[in-house]
Amino acid sequence: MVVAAALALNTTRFGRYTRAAGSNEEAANRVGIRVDRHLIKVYALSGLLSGLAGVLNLAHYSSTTLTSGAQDNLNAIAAVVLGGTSLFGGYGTVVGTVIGVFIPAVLQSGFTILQVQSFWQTVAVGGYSSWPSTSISSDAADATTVDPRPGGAGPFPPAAGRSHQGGTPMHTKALTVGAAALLVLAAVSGCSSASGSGSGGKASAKSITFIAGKTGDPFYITMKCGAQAESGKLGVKFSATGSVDWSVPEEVSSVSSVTAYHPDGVLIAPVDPNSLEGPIRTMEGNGTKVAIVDTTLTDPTIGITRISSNNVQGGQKAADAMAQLVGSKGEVVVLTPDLTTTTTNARIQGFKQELAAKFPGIRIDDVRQVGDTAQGAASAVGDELSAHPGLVGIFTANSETGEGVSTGLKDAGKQGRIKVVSFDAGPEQVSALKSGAVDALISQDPYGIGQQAVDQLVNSFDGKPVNGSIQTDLTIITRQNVDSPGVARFLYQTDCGS
Ligand code: T6T
Repeated sequence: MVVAAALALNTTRFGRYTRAAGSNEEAANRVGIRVDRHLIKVYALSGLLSGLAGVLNLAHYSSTTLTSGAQDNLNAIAAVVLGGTSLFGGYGTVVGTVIGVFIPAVLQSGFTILQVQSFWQTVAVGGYSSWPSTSISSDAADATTVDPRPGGAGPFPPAAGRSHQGGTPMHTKALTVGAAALLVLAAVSGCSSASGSGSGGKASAKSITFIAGKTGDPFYITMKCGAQAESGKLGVKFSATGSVDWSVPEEVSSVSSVTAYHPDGVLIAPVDPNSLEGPIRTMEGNGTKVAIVDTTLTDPTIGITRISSNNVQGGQKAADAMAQLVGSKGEVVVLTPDLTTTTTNARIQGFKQELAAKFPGIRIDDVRQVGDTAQGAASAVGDELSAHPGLVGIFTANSETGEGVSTGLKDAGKQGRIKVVSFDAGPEQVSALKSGAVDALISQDPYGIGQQAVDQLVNSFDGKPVNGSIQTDLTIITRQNVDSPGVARFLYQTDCGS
């Protein structure tokens, strides 16, 4: 594919026209290129290749979600720019783009192997990718586009005000030096980033890594805090990584990097029940003990233990709360990130079962996938209100969907009039509960999940019995009990200091 694309760009009329149109549209028009028509072909080709990438992605990971690849456009643009394509058009190479794809990926894997905390990984990779002087493009800074006319080879100047900024091969050196410097920095900080260094106990030389489903999610931050505190107590080295988004490719890549540095134990929340099985098996084959936390895998033989909330029961509690709020009758909808995540699916199953068994007066109009973003949920609320004017309640299956509902109802002027029951208790959800935008939260105990996973891993290091399946507590939080001391441990944190 790379060879074909490089040949097309460099040796065909189509390639020359593309560069000419990108470099100086007016000049290209004047030499007879029908730029509008040509751009339609370029965009059609881009669409075709994106479709092909989607098919390959699906074939590779055997599953996908509504928002899968939502960030891929940004990654693609970053790779193209890092690879030397001028943002002003007229210059770019396919090989440069391929290199541009690998730079952030290699840095990310290097940081994970060096056990740099995920926050600093994001800062470093993002900072490096947006460091303009590192772009390979500067090598081509003096380039002018070839004359696209038949037989023409002379210079074809970029449009006024769109010239490539000056640069020399020095910038390519800066690229390499920058990447090397970051890795050295990472090595140094990585040595100090693991916490809870051993000070006694049989497990003192052991190490545990947490792979979160989504690193910025308060649920997983709280789980990390529990695991970190327990590791410190038991004298185990602890580190954490994971993906920024709820993404199969990102998590597969984290698992591979973690497998490479071979920790004694890992606790992981698999974002997909099937696609992660192969990589996690490989990690186990490499000698790492694995605790599956929160979400789960289809193959029950993977992992020494599975620890999560009783999500079916959580869905039932949500149905009971909803019935009480709406007087056991009316139309409701369910918003969920996707239909592949095991936890949210179990919650929906419990919600449906309970309504069918105990509250036949409540009808579920829709179970809608909105992606794991608050924006997705907010815009879905407007659609659902228009489609179902008789709506009396909304159940959201996790944090992001819950956060979006408050915004959606506010935008529609229906806040407080439609009853909302949400899973989870991140800080924004708790504020929405206190302000009356949400009526009840079904909260989990992520801190306890983290603690118990570390306990089971350490038991297995020490040859002690391991509990293969643990269900942690859930509680229902309302405006009446939100400030009571018994509920405090069910409120999620955004950092381990709070
Ligand atoms: O609800 C939690 C978690 O249990 C679920 O698997 C994914 O979403 C959350 O992280 C909340 O955003």
